Formats: sequence, C-alpha cells, structure tokens
Amino acid sequence: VCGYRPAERSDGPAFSGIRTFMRLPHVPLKSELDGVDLGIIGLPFDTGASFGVGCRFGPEAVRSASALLRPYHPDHELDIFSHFSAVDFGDVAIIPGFIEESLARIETAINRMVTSNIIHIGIGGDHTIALGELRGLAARYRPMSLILFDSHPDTYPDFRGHPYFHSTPFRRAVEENLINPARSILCGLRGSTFGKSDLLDPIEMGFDILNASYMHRITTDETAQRIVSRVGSSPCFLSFDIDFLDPAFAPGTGTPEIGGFTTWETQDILRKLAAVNIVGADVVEVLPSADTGRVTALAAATIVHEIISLVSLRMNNKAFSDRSEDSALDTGST
Ligand SMILES: [Mn+2]
Repeated sequence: VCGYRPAERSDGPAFSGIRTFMRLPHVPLKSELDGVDLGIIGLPFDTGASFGVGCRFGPEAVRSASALLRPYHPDHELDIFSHFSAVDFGDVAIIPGFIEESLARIETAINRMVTSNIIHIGIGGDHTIALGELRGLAARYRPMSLILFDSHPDTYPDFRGHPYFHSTPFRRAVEENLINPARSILCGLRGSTFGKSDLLDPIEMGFDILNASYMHRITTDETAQRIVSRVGSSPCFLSFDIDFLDPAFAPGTGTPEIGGFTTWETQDILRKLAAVNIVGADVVEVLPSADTGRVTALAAATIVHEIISLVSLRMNNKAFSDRSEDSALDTGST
C-alpha cells in the first residue's frame, strides 16, 4: 500500500464521513502534490448549456453516488490502489455565467496537476469545461488524441455567434491545435440536427466517427478495437458525456437523445481500452434535478471508477513504459 487510497472497510460504513469521490482523501490542489498519481476534480460550470441547466450540482451528486464503489475491480482482477495513489482535489472555483474566466481557472488547475505528473478526471459541469481541461493538458501533451463518448459531436462552429459553449469545445480544440482529429474518434452520435452539415463537419475536420446506429450493429469488441487502433499510443483525453447513455439509463442530463447505450455496453467497451494512454478524462453533463432515483449519478460515478481502473491497470502494467516517454515518441501526428 502506498500513497493515498479510499477509506477501508474498517474506517466505518460507506454512508459516514464527509463525501469525497469514492471516499478518497480530500487534498487541496494548493498543497504538496508528491505521491499523487490521479486526482478527481469537480468542474461545476453549467452556464454553457443550451437547454437544461443545473450541471453545477453534478460533482456533488456524482460524489454522493460514488460512496459504495470499492477498491477492487473483479473483471480486471485489479486492486486499483495497490500501486497507485489517488485523491479528491475538490472543485475548481469557476464563476457562473463567465465562460472565459471559468475556462482559465480550469486550465490553471489542470495545468498544475499535469505538471506534477497527476492524471486528472474532471466531473462536470457541462461540456464547455473540456476546452479548459485540454488547454491545461496542452502544457505537456499537444496535440492529444480524443476519445469522445457523446450523442452529439460538440464540434459546432459557434452558438449564435459566440465561440465558447457546450456544443463547441472540440471545434475550438482543433483550431487551437490541442487535439489531432486524425488520431481522434467520436462515438455514439445520434439524434436530429438542423442539417446534414452538423454531421459532416466533424468528418471534414478529420475525426473518425462511430454513429450510434452503426455501433448498435457491431460488437463492443469491434467498437473498442476501432477506438484503440485510432488513438494508438498517443496521449489521449477521454471525454464522456453522460448523454452517450440512453435516457432510460441516464435521464438526468440536459440534452437527452433516445437510441443510446446501456450501462453494461458502456462498461464492456471501456474495459477493453486498457491499452489507451489516458492522460486526462472527464465525465460531464450530469443534471441532478432531472435525475430519477439517482441512476444517472450512479452511472457517472461508476464510469469514473472504470476510468480510474484503466489508468491504474496501465500504470501497473510493466509492459507499458513511462507516459512522458510515450508522449515524446508519439505526439499523435500522422
Ligand atoms: Mn457533449
């Protein structure tokens, strides 16, 4: 046992104590960061949302739903924290209504983590926050590959003339050379649009696309293989919009689309991504006021647990060399 890990069984019942993600120790981001491999960080910004708002309460709901998540992953046969240390850094003090200032604060927080060799998992918040995360990561990894699980591509040119919104972060990220579309893939796209160009734009930008209708016709193995071969060993940002799930499994989100995926399909795909070089991730768009029986928050918390497990698995695997070497050798350009 080394570093920071979740509360033990002997530390009391799971419903006791001050709620952090998975009952991890809360460490302020301003303190010494030695011995931390991964940090959970709440990004409660939600005034970039076009329809249902209230994702500012997402981090709180996801933390509450995470209390029963335990440190052993049976499917990976992995004691997640045996060689791996994680904390909950709390939330970034975003400013509601002020997108650019909030993005700058998110960038500063992520930058501090990545320059301390800490992999972050952000809990949103609406999807606007991903741009701040990518800008923060860019100090070390640029351009990154992107794996997006989302019912929408979030590559729209603008929102009524405004550049920053929850439907535009990955367009801006390509323009700023933060991500390389040739090594990136958008999965789960579906729903009605204002026109064909909404669907063609990300293809013209160079992204690989897996529409939901196609994904439903292939196996989860084939989806995972397509993702892994697309991103290779390049440093990768994994962004998970909870609306990737069908609203039957995740009703608590601002722009739901039917025809989505089950929680099991999602776990099955994610568990096959252990070879991916995840340097940062987020789970976004949880809207607690639209949630039913907290199922959306539980799904989001469990997806964060799956991502932590992937990072731990890769870090524990001696076959994979140091992450910084990977990024030096492979910047993702093709
Ligand atoms: Mn999204």
